[in-house]
Amino acid sequence: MPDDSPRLTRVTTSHWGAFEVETTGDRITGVRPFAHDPAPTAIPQAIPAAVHHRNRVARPSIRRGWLDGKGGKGRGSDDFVELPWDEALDIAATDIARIKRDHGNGAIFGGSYGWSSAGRFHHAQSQVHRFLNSIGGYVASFGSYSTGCAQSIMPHVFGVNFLALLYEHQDSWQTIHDHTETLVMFGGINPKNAQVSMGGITEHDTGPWFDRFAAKGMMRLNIGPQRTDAPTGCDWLPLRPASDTALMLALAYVLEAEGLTDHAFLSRYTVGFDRFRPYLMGEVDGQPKDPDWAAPLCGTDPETIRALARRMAATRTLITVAWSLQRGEHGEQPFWMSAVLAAMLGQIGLPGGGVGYGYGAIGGVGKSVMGLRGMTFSQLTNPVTDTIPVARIADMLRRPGAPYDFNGQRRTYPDIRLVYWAGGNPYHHHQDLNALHEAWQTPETIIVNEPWWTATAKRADIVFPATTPYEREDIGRTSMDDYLFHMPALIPPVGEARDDYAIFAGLAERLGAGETFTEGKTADQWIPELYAEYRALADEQGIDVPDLDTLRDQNWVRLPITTDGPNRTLFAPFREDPEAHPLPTPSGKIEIFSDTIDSFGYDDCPGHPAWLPPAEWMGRATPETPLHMVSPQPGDKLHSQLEAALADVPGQRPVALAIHPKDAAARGIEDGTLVRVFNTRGAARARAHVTDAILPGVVALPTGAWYGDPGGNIDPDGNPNVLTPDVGTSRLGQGCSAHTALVQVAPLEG
Ligand SMILES: Nc1nc2c(c(=O)[nH]1)N[C@H]1C(S)=C(S)[C@@H](COP(=O)(O)OP(=O)(O)OC[C@H]3O[C@@H](n4cnc5c(=O)[nH]c(N)nc54)[C@H](O)[C@@H]3O)O[C@H]1N2
Ligand SMILES: Nc1nc2c(c(=O)[nH]1)N[C@H]1C(S)=C(S)[C@@H](COP(=O)(O)OP(=O)(O)OC[C@H]3O[C@@H](n4cnc5c(=O)[nH]c(N)nc54)[C@H](O)[C@@H]3O)O[C@H]1N2
Ligand SMILES: [Mo]
Repeated sequence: MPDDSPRLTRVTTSHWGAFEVETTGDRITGVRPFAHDPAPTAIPQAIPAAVHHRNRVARPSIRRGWLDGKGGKGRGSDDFVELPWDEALDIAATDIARIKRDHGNGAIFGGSYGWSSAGRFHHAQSQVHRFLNSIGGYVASFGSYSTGCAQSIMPHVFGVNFLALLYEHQDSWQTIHDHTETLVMFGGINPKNAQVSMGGITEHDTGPWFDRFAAKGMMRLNIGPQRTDAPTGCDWLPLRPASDTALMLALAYVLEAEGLTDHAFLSRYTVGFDRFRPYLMGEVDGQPKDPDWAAPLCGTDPETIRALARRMAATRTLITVAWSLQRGEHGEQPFWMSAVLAAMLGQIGLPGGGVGYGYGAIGGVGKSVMGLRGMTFSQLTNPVTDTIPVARIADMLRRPGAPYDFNGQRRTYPDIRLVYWAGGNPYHHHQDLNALHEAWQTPETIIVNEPWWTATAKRADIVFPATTPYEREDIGRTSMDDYLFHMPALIPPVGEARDDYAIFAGLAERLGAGETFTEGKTADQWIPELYAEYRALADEQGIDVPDLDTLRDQNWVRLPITTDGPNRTLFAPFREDPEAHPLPTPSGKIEIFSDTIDSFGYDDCPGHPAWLPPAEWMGRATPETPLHMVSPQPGDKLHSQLEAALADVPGQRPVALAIHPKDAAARGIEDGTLVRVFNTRGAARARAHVTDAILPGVVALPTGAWYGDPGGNIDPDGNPNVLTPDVGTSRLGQGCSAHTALVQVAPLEG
């Protein structure tokens, strides 16, 4: 029967950018690219199926064992009882009140890490934090899985906040285009990852910029385990994962040994080279960090290293470092060492020279737009001051009261009784998931707001069904992009889903904090008010933003805030005049040796960058686990989002594992063979993708699959985090070590 419901096409935005959505009555029936995006992504294709998927949480649900007073046991295996909203909110509020009364707000963990969805008001993180603050606070988390380690180490080196450095100061694509002759990319620059940005990237331009770099004849060298980490046409220096610091040291050695170091730069703009040099030249440990030393560690040859060092010194060179390098044990070292190497080249502060971090990691890096914040919803203030480094969650749950080190501080893990998660999927993002599953049994109560029955929702006690951005009105805007969107409510809420705001308003009211949380307003009242504030702020900066009714009418506008031009160069003012524009480090200069870090006395992060091999890498391969597994971000999606629909696509699950033809042949594996990837921590199914674009001895299993049933002994869809170790990068950074894992691969029997 033909559907005669009205068809409408409107634009919305997401972390992967803008797209057109077609609705027919109450259903999303199609998606199409946004006309102004030069390189649209295919990620939205999964949205119609995902939004109406049978895996949506339909109604508030409470785990039967928890209702029966059996506590944490049974998380992940119990079934759920569906309840009416009022009843479920009453039960949740009563329990939150009990835990507050008996243990205080310091027993509530609301770190609740995760990307959730774009949209300024219905930002799940802001909502859950505001709610928990309105009822007296919570234990928060520091940093991100993305760059937690860099956020700790880099302020010691350059003084500035790492995220501000990335988004506001680094050389723009235009500057690189105009000046860089040699682009040395550790971990590549991958347009696959640049599909995504926090809050959205509208014009996907990373690929097009590389076309322009190629046309200019810029040397573009990808250094790492996978050729596909950089656009086609780039040169590739295959490198063993985790050996970057050894390569950087050897490059530095050649500069120093051949008189190519810029000592005038070092003395004017840096401190501590004199304390680093003896280590580099081998005066401390008898081992010069020369190319002959590094070559076997890196899996390359010494002559290549020498030639590269000479070229880097002879041309305008920009060293770029992917974030993946610091998501590994001792991830502090390649980040710090890249800064030291760039300093020795003396090009920091020159356009298109020096160092930069995370180009291509997300779409906004390299885009030059005027600093204009997005619309913000206050999270209020948190009376609880205790925080944990974000990736230490399982340790925290496992070891309440235990001491740990973090960036010079001795701290104690809190005793957490209640976990509230909104907008993230720890059973996707955390390492060593089988161990997390053990730790996850300890809190008394776990509450999750989620649109889908993710692995995390299935392991909660109380699950509140949340709307997706297509079911509510919002504003889309991020400070790294030059578009502004009205995100219309395209369809009514699916099932009985409610906005996070409405869920938290219902709880806050029951807990006597309704007025604090809502200030007497509904979401429909907040959005115009916050938008008006944002518009006034823009106006102060001389930027004309339409009023809300006009924006609703137009759906989107392009803001006149791009500042592309040969203008943005990292640390240009500091180079110009280091006395007038000192860096906010203790010395006012770039710290090659840091007295602060040295004073911490950490052997896993000493006073200057050093070669500290991780516990698991190719240099420590064993007969049982001979392969290094990297687990990059998935190209067809954002993390574990839309997985409900993607897992249904025939032939797409389990996830594809990139493996070199030599390693495949040695194991009787062919392209498409179902394999078991395993180590002592766990096992995952995968589908072999045999390719010579990966270094022999390395396999790549992207993230994104939901975690399966821990009762079975193999993760069915291929979640790499059943294999990764849950260790901090070091006592300094305590970031996650996702890319540090040795595994074995075998054809799957049966
Ligand atoms: N092995 C390995 N592991 C990794 C990484 C790696 O490189 N290797 N990378 C790490 C990194 S950098 C990151 S950032 C993390 C990402 O990990 P996460 O950010 O946890 O992953 P997402 O899948 O984006 O989780 C977002 C969740 O929010 C839900 N959601 C969406 N919109 C809403 C909403 O409006 N309200 C509510 N309540 N929920 C919503 C989605 O359905 C989804 O379940 O993974 C980390 N894990
Ligand atoms: N399509 C898509 N894009 C995304 C995301 C997504 O989920 N989907 N997630 C976004 C998020 S939250 C983040 S944080 C960024 C992450 O951005 P990145 O951290 O830059 O990305 P990854 O995909 O983890 O890793 C990039 C490559 O680094 C290489 N690599 C791993 N270890 C090493 C090493 O030790 N040395 C060298 N030289 N190379 C190594 C791997 O081959 C891998 O493919 O991506 C963002 N972009
Ligand atoms: Mo991330």
